Amino acid sequence: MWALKQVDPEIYEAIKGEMEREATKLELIASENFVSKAVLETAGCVMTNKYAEGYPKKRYYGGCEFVDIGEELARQRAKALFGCEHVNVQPHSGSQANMGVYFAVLKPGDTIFGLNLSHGGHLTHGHPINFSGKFFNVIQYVVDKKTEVIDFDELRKLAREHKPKMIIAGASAYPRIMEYEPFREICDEVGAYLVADIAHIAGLIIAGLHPSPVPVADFVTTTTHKTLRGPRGGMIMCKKKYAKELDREVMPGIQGGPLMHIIAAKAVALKQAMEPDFKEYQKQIVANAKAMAAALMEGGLELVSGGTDTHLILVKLFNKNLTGKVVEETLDKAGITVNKNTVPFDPQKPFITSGIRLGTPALTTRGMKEPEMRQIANWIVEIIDNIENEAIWERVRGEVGDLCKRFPLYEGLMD
Ligand code: DSN
Repeated sequence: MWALKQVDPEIYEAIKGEMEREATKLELIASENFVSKAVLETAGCVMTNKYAEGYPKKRYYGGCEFVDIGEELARQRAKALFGCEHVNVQPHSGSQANMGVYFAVLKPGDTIFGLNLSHGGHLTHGHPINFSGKFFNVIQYVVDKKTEVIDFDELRKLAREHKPKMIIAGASAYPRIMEYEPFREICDEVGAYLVADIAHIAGLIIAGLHPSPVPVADFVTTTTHKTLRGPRGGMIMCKKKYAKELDREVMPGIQGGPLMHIIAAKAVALKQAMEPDFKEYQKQIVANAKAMAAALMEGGLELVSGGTDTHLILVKLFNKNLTGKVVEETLDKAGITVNKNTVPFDPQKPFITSGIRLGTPALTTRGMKEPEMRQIANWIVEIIDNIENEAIWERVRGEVGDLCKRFPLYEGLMD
């Protein structure tokens, strides 16, 4: 990074700081991961220079022969991995992937269903402050109060009553398997499109550890940077019959020039997801989450739905009389990075919350396994039980540093 250091030392230092933070703290944010060096190199390559509005071999610009290779490979690899009929790899983010789908088949004012944000849903599934809540008439479905898993009886009742045009099956804070068959049945009964947002679980689906919605959903949206471990971006899969209207909606409908360096990096990540060790990696992510969940519960913490089937754990803090905000801030002082998160039936606002969300993809990338997960869970319990005890945060911070040194990350990258 010699050029950057000369041109802009402030940004150079900020990047160095971020790299040190990633390497010396425990990254437990469920939606984050560490990309491979190959993905990182590709995301910083000269393809960032190229305009390529349109699609491979049908561009509005000359000179696209090399970026076409990147986009074509990304498309072929996504199709092979997910078994989908058509894919668009251009969305800049998961939010734009969802926007592309909604605008392709809905009209403003149409009724859509999404999982309530504090029950695990996502802003783009119909939250009033998001484009999805502003353009469409949204009904939010919920989880059952007792089991904290999706209440399909309630969903069916709501669907019969409101006749939605679309039901979104997806979540950003849902620790259990998402069953797609009941969604499909309900959609068929009321004539709704089924959209599955698999942003969090894409990697698990590729590895066969979570059911795939591809056979039953009309559209499947995802990000590429969570369990999939690619660059920050989005992707949409659909049945062939929607291909034309979907592609037209992504470009020129909602986006202009695609980010060709990121699309090439998506292709690299998808190639890595085809390797046999990707499946082992995904299995370890889930094993790690289960080990951490068990140790947290042994330590007296309550988990939404009583555990996890995936990479993600949601801790409820009601029995500790603490907010997610306080716990997030305190764990950070000990070198443990998590995010505060609302939990089902949460009386607190999203900036305070009554929960924290944890996930294992990033630490699994570093090579950590069940013993490390149990150790980290014990630290989390100890800190929560002694929230004002500075000596404990400081001791744990030292121990976290030692653990991180045993699992190095991006060594030599800034040399
Ligand atoms: N912000 C992402 C997450 O943390 O789950 C979803 O977009």
